[in-house]
Amino acid sequence: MSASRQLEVSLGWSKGNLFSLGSQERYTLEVKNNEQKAVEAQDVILKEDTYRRQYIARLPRIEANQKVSVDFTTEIKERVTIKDLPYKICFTLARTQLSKSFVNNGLGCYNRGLESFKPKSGKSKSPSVYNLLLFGTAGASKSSFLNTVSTMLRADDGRDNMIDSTAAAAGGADHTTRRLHRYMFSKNFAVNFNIWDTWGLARDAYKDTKLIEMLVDGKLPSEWEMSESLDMHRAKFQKMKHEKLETQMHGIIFFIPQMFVTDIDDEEQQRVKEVFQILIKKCYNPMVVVSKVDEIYRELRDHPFTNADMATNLRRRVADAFAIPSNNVRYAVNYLEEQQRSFEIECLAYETIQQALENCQSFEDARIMQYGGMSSKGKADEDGLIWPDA
Ligand SMILES: Nc1nc2c(ncn2[C@@H]2O[C@H](COP(=O)(O)OP(=O)(O)OP(=O)(O)O)[C@@H](O)[C@H]2O)c(=O)[nH]1
Ligand SMILES: [Mg+2]
Repeated sequence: MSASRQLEVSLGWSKGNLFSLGSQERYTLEVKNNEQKAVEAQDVILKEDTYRRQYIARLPRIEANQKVSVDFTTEIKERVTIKDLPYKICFTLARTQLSKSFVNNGLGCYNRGLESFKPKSGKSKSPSVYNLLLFGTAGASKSSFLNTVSTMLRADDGRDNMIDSTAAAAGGADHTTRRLHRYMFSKNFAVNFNIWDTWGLARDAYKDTKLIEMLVDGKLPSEWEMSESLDMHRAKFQKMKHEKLETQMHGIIFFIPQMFVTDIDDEEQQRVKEVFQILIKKCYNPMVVVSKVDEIYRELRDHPFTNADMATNLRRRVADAFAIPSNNVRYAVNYLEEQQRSFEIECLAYETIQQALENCQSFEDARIMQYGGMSSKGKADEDGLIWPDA
């Protein structure tokens, strides 16, 4: 960005300087005078936007061919959400408007706020990280969402603009994900949650719904393979009977494609709703995420926060179908063929994860109230894992 040919301006923040949403940001504005004569001292104005208050800094006199730098500490407005965060920071310097977009266009340095979600500590049975389960119909974009989130979580240092494809995501009639897999986000990023990707709900999967209960109770290990035969599950389960697992799920994101509302036969809808009720009975408050919305509203791919009416409408219909509040229904737009990170796609994923983690906290709070922080299944765990009778 440049104010004029005379002044060359760059805005930087030190690498590793990540911001929490709503907290102060520190920037360094560097201004170089390319001319043979000095530039007098003047104000540089960081303009007010939906997120930050105006800030005026004094730029000192810059001698010919010299550069100076000014440190900014921005003041953030109250009660801001990720939606208030503008894509660019705007300045006025030497009567010229300047703007600076974030490095590589992704959410980049703003994901720090997700760190603050962590299980309460102090009780011996308290989990050290939250387990967040991606569940839902086959091909509903669970794995694609995981890739979008892992891209979003990557602090971007200006060099790496790649979109993650950690989880295989292809979809189609067949199951792409055939193994339960725990993605160790708590190790790879500065967050206190791991995400579990699952095989999709379909006619040939979870024929015995006990499997779903075992999945959320943390009785199935990562890499547990999908099988159509209940006997196979039972045999494997017997082998690991004495393995003690502590992978209770704390939150669930339940994926359905937008066709679920418009285009799915009653029998299948009924099955999905029944499965959803199993999760409700387990005291979860699953968030329902409607995927592939860009198939009907193309503009959502480039600007996922536009078309609020359609979003409200769709959310209401899904909320009615599942008998849940509409603020627990969201939609997803995942990276597909994009070559570059997208600020808006990542903001949408951030909001979904933030809300899912709030749900994890409520789930954990309720358990603490009920069991004083002990795992509700603590006693049963001691006795080993019990496969239901045939
Ligand atoms: N239009 C559109 N398609 C998407 C989006 N996200 C994912 N898809 C496509 O949906 C298909 C299924 O995606 P996956 O991520 O494999 O879905 P899944 O739920 O993990 O599927 P299974 O593992 O088979 O249960 C793929 O062809 C994706 O490219 C999206 O935001 N919009
Ligand atoms: Mg998958």
